[in-house]
Amino acid sequence: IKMENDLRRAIGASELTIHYQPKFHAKTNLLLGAEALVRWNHPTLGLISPGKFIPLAEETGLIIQLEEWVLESVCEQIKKWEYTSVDYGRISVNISHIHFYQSDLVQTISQILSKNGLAANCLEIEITETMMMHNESETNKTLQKLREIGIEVSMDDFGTGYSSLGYLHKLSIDRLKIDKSFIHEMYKNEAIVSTIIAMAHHLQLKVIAEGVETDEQLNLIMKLGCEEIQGFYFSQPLSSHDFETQILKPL
Ligand code: G
Ligand code: G
Ligand code: MN
Ligand code: NA
Repeated sequence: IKMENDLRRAIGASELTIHYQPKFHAKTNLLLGAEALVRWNHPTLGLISPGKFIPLAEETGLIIQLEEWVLESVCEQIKKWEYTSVDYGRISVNISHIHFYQSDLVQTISQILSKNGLAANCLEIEITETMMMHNESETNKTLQKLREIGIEVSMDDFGTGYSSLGYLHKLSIDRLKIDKSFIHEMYKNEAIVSTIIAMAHHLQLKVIAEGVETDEQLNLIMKLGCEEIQGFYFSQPLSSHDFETQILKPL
């Protein structure tokens, strides 16, 4: 209960911050955008990882407020970058299944975009593979609406869930995000990763590799035809200030 109250207070206070991990096009080194990752700097406990507080937020329902705060903050940040920086690409936000199913996500996002005078092509939503398995038709309705207004949808942690390949082509998504566990043991998983990439391309989906850390991983993933890359090899998640000074180019 204490942590729940702490989290309730932290949302919207300056205790939560957002870090941005850039994504690149491997062949050209062009910046594709970044993933927004929330951080909690607790006044007495220090930095708490999202791995701990996201589950708490989900259990308590605070996840909706939390992610609405993330969406608001990301859009305000993008608006600033519009004035100061050369193309920052698309910023992706992770959306919990609780949020996805228990609120009108499309309306929330549309309102935040228009409040900030932003076009939807600056945003991407990441949702996990496992959550998409439920309520296929309800899920698709929301996905389609998001994509109709111009938001891209990526399936996060791909390969770790229990996906039956049969439903993949029915889901209205833009991209598969290969889970970092496959990339970290590429030498063991080459056949699987190669198959995921080929399948994505056959289904006209884009594909991104996350968790790329080494030259070997980068070279192999590029050889297998994956062009979008995210990982410590290029950059850790950065504060908005560091993202701006290290990654973005001034206008
Ligand atoms: O880099 P990092 O340790 O921050 O991320 C840990 C996990 O927290 C990742 O799986 C990431 O998807 C998740 N995460 C970070 N921010 C959010 C968020 O705003 N919403 C949800 N649902 N998950 C998030
Ligand atoms: O689960 P999700 O894909 O949303 O979260 C991304 C998580 O992956 C974040 O915790 C981020 O810090 C982490 N991450 C990103 N790149 C790398 C990497 O190269 N190596 C490792 N170990 N983790 C990474
Ligand atoms: Mn993610
Ligand atoms: Na992932």
